[in-house]
Amino acid sequence: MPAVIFDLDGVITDTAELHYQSWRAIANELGIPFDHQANNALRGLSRPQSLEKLLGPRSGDFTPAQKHDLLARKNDDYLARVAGMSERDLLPGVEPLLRSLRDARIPMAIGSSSKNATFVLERLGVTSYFEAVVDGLAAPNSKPHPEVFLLAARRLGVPPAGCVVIEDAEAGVAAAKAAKMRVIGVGPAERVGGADVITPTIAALDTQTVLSLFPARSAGPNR
Ligand code: B16
Ligand code: MG
Repeated sequence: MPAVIFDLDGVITDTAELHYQSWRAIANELGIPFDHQANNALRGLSRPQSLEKLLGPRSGDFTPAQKHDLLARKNDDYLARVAGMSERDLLPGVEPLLRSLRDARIPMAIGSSSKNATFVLERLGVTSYFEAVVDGLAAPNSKPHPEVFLLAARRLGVPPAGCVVIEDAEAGVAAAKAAKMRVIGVGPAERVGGADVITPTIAALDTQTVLSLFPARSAGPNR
């Protein structure tokens, strides 16, 4: 039985914008220029990796304790924003896709770099669709490392070749490819050009396209 592994931030919901607001507050405080383009480069990366990218050449000016403080404040700000989320923050088309895959009895998992994935899913009210939630706590080697997706496949009991990943990040597409899975990239080709199929939005993606990426079942002797 094949399976679908969803990325969370940027696929199920637009937390990328909330991450942006929280990082921008830190960047403003430090006098570092930060715009949406810079934020897009952080998609799929862990919180510490994101901070390093944001600090760039100034990384060496900060002690580990100062970085720890910046990360904690960024996350406090982000969590306050997530607390205000609800089902209304599901991206258009997500719930119909989840429902239709569930009706087709396709097992589904979340594969996210975020350590806040469980909280975000609860706010969105979609936890029950997923048989496994693999987040940044369960898989410390964050994307582009394939660990998060390989662990999700193992928890679903499906081999990697039977999994289709839906991702919005360059690092996430690379992680899925490294896991030897098929990938649907959500967003512009400059960001997700490495995917097998690209869709501008989840709303524009139909269930048939997802199913078409599953490996064809070979006709065995008894069929
Ligand atoms: P947190 P995903 C990723 O989630 C986000 O894309 C990325 O921007 C964020 O830095 C990362 O999670 C860590 O999130 O600070 O909540 O632990 O896209 O892999 O679902
Ligand atoms: Mg993402």
